[in-house]
Amino acid sequence: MAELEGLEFGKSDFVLLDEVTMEQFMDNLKLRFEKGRIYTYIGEVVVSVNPYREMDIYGKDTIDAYRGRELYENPPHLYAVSDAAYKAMKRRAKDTCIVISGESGAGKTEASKHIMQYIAAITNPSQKAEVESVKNVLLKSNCVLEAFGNAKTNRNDNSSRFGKYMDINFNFNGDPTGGHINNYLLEKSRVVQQHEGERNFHSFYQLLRGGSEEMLKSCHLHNDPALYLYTREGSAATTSNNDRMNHKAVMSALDAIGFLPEEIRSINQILASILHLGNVSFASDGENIKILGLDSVKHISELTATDPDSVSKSLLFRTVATGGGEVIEKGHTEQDACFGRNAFAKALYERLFGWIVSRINGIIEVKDYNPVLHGKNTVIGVLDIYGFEIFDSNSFEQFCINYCNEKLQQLFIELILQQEQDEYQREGITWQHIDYFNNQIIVGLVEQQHKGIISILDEACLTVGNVTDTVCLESMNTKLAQHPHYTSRKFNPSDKSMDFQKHFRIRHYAGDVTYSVDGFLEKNKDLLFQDFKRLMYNSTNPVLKEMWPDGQLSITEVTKRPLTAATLFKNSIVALVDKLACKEPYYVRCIKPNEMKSPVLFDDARCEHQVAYLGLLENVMVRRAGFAYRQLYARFLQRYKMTCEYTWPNHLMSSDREAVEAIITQHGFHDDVAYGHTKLFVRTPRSLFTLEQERAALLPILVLFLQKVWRGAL
Ligand code: AOV
Ligand code: MG
Repeated sequence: MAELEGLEFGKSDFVLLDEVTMEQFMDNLKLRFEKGRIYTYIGEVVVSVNPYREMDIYGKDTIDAYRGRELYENPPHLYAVSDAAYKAMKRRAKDTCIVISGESGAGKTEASKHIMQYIAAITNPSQKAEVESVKNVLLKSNCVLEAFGNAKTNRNDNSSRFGKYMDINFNFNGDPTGGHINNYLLEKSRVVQQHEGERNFHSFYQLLRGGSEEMLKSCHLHNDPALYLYTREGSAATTSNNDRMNHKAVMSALDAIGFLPEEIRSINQILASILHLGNVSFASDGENIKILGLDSVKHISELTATDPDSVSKSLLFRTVATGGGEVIEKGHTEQDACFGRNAFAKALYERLFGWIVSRINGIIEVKDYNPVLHGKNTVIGVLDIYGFEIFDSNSFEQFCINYCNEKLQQLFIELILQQEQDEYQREGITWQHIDYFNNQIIVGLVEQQHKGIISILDEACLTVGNVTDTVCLESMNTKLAQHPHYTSRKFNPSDKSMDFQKHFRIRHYAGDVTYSVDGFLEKNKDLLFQDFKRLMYNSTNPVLKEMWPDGQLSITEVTKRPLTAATLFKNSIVALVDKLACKEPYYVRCIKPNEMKSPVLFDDARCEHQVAYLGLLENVMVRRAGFAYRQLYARFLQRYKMTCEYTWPNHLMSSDREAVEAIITQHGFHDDVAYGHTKLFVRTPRSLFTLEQERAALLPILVLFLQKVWRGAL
């Protein structure tokens, strides 16, 4: 437990509170925030409060102070958990992961960058070129992915609109040899529409405001975002992002990562095509529709290296297969055409993003790794995902994002609160059970087969005929009427804030969110006419062609029932949770101190709400009553038997457990441990640290001893 700061800074580990009450917890959190101590531990969990100001705590000196040290040797810091995760990976060949959670704007992305920087700084002391290059790509990829995957929202000027899980691979030396990025559901609806005061993805503004005159000219663009429908809403939004400077940084990062000049050119051309696409509109003469903005169409065809007539055609018509197997062209209505155009713009962006991620992965993936030669390939995973969101109007995207946060909270509960208590019970350790809210019931509400919201949505999407959002809502209302975390105004007529034809509410672990079903089915179906896919596949630009392999399918070959967006997302999050669950987890729990982005304001009610729903108080209770370290008797004995005269070199006791008791007694740690059926439980890491130090001091003597034995001198 960290105790190295003066008392004026409060308790550096919540476990040290005199009493575990919400009042004491909040007093301590507030005091530390006001004193500029933004990190506090709960054992190995770091609680972090967003300081909303530059802090002088990430420099080289700080990194040096934390390198290789134990958690309790320094004041709480992200670097200490990063080091703990790194040490576990290196010393014990354990795969570890650092899970960063908290609501939108709480500081997750900034934390993930600090963690990456720390890991980069402490590895590869011999400066091997190939390792440096991997580190460089890993660090530079942040800047690129933020440009394409982040945007200003009303909660956060640099909000992650995708989930990111990055695995860093290490060799037996503990140096990074590669990595892999998994990205989760990009909020692509933002490409065509943004809420008032919000922006499209940063990449568009960076291109327009930062692109050279020559480049903009070649893309037929002007530098004013207000000229393009897709960037108009955000053109006046004030943000702390400097688009011009960031454009330079992103271009040079792409270059440093290894993107070829023609690839970088293609990226800019695709962004430009999307902007031009937004300016295409349609007019109807009652029977047929025509395109308004033929210049835009010309630019799109030039920038995507496709035939202009084919571009126009795919905007106006769609190819359909009739029941008899005949293939015909069907003219769009104006509404269909607008829908098709927007779906195309969203898909272009989504595929561009996916392609950038896979291109980075191709560069950093571990190649030629031979476990026999190089030892076990271990991994540290860093998870930075979009935080829990409540806006004035919440749609399908918030539904997915909030479901994802429920899943991560469930994992935290399982790993930190449940498993811990289960183990004490299994091992027969005396234990006062600590109650906590288990959000499994909400996870079930969303994902349960046949009965959950996703299943009901999918069923509506697959039903032939005109099933509308409202009809789907009716079905949810009927099927979920009894669920304690689901509310419909129909069943709660006094609630005037909800229109019962449009809204439903979920009581999430982090608060009530009212969702508008408008657009749910369309977003879940995520339909894109095959004509656009074929158009892109036929591009003479190899980069574009590569992004659209499914464009080679003819209309009769296309699967009629692809998985829906919600189901694909659910599957990816379930896979993510499985991936995390098999690693040793380290947690960073981020708290947003206020809604004003103020460095001095600590909004008591908002903070207390977060502490409550994150389950931090329960975390302290479990931790306080619990044990920091546990080990099977045989393994404990193996490691520390040299520190005790009764166990070295072999013990004569009747069991390993008795031998371990001898070690503990000799060191006077009796009050700090409990003896389980198969394992020893140690309450504070300090005892273990003492044993480790003693062992380290004895090792050279042991080596001498063994050498003598081998030489036959003994
Ligand atoms: P998030 O990742 O948790 O939100 P960010 O990491 O983007 O939140 O943090 C939001 C903003 O808070 C940043 O842009 C910084 O201005 C500030 N900030 C956060 N952490 C620090 C820090 N350690 N030092 C200084 N400023 C900080 V979201 O992605 O919206 O869920 O979806
Ligand atoms: Mg973020």
